[in-house]
Amino acid sequence: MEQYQLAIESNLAPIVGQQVTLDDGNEAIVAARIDLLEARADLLECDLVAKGRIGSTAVGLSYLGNGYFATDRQSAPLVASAGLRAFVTSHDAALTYTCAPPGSGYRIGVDRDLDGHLDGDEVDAGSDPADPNSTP
Ligand SMILES: [Ca+2]
Repeated sequence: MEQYQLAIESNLAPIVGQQVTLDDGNEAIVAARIDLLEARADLLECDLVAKGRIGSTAVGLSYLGNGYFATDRQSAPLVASAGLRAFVTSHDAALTYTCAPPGSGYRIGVDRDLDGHLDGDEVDAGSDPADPNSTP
């Protein structure tokens, strides 16, 4: 009830702020939750992002809808949701899926300083992904 009222007061859907973490051992437990977050994002109730790591490399993704994510590296192809889950499940990896407020997914998922250079590209190039004055 409190969550419902908060959603009305803020005009945000109740799904906003909900999250779940997928790792290499829990897909059976969290799969339905990820399905729900994607379904709500497909309804434009939230912007779904996924942040975490593959091995020791930080990764960020922004859900584009219809089962596809964009990554935070310009040269990387779009990633299908099912393939992403399969990859995380079969590697030393973890991803936290979060339903972010509509309009915030690009910033939160892939370009936190909104300078047009994606977070992963910035890290790879040695610039600061949190500083728009630091670019590759
Ligand atoms: Ca950036």
